[in-house]
Amino acid sequence: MIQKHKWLWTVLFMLAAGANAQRLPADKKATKSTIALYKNLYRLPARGYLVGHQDALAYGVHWKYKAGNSDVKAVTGDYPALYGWELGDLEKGAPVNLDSVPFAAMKKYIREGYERGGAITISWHGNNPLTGKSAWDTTSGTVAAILPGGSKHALFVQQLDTVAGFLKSLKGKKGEAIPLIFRPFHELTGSWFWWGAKSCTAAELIMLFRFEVDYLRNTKGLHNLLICYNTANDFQTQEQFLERYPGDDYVDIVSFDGYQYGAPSNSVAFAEKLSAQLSVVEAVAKEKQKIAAIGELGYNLIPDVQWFTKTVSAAVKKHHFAYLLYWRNAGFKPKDNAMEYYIPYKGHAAAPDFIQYYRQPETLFEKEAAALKLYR
Ligand code: BMA
Repeated sequence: MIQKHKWLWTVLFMLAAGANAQRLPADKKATKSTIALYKNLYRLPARGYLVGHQDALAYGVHWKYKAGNSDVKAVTGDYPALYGWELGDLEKGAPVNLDSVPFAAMKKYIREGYERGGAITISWHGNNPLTGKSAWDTTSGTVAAILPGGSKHALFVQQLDTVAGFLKSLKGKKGEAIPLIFRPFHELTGSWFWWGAKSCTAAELIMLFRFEVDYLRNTKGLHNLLICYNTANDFQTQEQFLERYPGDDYVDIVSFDGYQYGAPSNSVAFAEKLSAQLSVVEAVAKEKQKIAAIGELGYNLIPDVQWFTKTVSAAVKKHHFAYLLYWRNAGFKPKDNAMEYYIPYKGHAAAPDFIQYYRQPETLFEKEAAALKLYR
């Protein structure tokens, strides 16, 4: 078992409780624990950042659906502090999501991570409501078609009802709504989803974003959501980052996704870009009194064995953001005849480096997140 001696930091962090007390989520009716999560994430950068993993409890590179398992835990002895889950295909009424995770199991995993003190974030690669094809079907006109007055608006509302029903069913032991970081229309500056920048205008996307948040909040009465605005890593300036921003009343967290590709020799340039983009998002967060974060991060197969300490840590070290989420350890994907993973499994060449990364004072995994009592 790896020990981390960070208790002093935890005490200092808890003493700081109450600071920034005036900062509240955009939803004026947010539940007490959602407000607490917001405030805790807001002041978290003074202490460090939550390390998250997508689908962490459902499967890893060499296993599937084994109670208590997680690739992060197998390597570090600790769970991630943040769990990412994905709703794609829920809107069709499917029992499993687009990556085959059963929604019934997902519900249990979400509750499990929350009860241990971890944070939960949700994405939705919803299928194209206009064509019925996947989220990656970029047919233009889709967003216009699902806005009020559009030919597929009723269908989209039906889909939102299904999503809202699932989100509403996520409850803790005492029946309380589990606070969720919801990331609508993620990577919205990119060009690969039907809500992407080449498939709709900024005005259309902003209208859709507002419609969805208003609908979930006001019509469906969901007050356990922190809304995460999330771009791709294709911006250099605040203006570019904010081009499709729906407004301060609709957003709690500002974030972007960044992946490294190609050879390890790209690591230096990747770190520079990550750091520069964090500076932009941090400045936006500061100005708007929002929370900065990295919505998704990763280097598939981790071919650079010191990627976590030498690239990620070097890039994020001086920055102030609340969390980052490594993408899923899918393992072998028969459909693509390829491997996909972003966290080293036990025995992987990058595992020792990930342990070093785990030991850094600013990386917060679940034990430390639990000690910070994010929901109080
Ligand atoms: C992608 C890949 C896909 C997956 C999708 C949604 O980046 O991991 O295999 O289907 O995310 O989770």
